[in-house]
Amino acid sequence: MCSGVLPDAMSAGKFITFEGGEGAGKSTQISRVAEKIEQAGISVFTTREPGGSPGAETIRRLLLDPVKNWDVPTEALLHFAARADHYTTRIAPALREGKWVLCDRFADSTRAYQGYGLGLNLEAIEMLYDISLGDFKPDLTLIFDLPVETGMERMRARGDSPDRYEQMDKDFHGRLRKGFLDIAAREPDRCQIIDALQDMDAVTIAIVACLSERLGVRLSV
Ligand code: Z5A
Repeated sequence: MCSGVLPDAMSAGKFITFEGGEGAGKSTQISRVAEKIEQAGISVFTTREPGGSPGAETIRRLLLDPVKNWDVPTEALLHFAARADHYTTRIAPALREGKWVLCDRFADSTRAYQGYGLGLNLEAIEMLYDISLGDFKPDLTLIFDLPVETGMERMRARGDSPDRYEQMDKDFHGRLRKGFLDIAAREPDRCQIIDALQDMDAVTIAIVACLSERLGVRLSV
């Protein structure tokens, strides 16, 4: 099934998603890479999920509430409702303007968290994807991979109060890691695994090399 949502949105810019488990370093690298892409003369729009548009940010507050316990199908519906609004009002317009959109999490997070992590049927998730986004998909997905303990340690060191997902146990985070690696193995043309255990500069260099190889852009390191 395909809803045929805004097929022309794919025509101009590039849509790059950053995915991975907790504390993988996505946000850190998005700001570094955005700066380098801008320096190359390309206009960039950085955004995140859940959220990224006023409507989706409202839904984000519901989703990350540490005391609310959504059932898993409802949670997946909320993620896709937020994503549909984010796509329509922010991502698609930016792509039409020729911008490179760097998005901190996207649909692979629903596959990993609600699917692999919380047990929702992966086919059901693909149906929601079709309804919300049709044929639209990222030009490139960077999957930040690191051992679960390291990610959890980084989050503990940051000292913020944990959201609903950060409160989950080690087994849950292990299933997430497997989920992201399965996704990368299934779609190698779209996905690149990034070794997130390296120091920050080494991770940036790996991303710059990947953007050069896969999207043909030359960035200074
Ligand atoms: N979620 C979902 O369930 N389903 C969905 O469909 C979507 C999301 C879209 C959103 O959380 C939550 O929603 C998320 C999944 C769920 N679960 N959680 N939690 P969020 O938006 O609040 O946060 P996040 O996306 O999970 O980001 P994060 O894990 O908090 O961090 P990060 O962006 O990957 O990493 P960071 O902030 O750049 O770095 C974390 C710390 O590590 C920080 O102190 C850095 O200084 C440090 N760091 C970064 N890189 C390194 C290196 N290379 N070495 C050492 N230390 C480093």
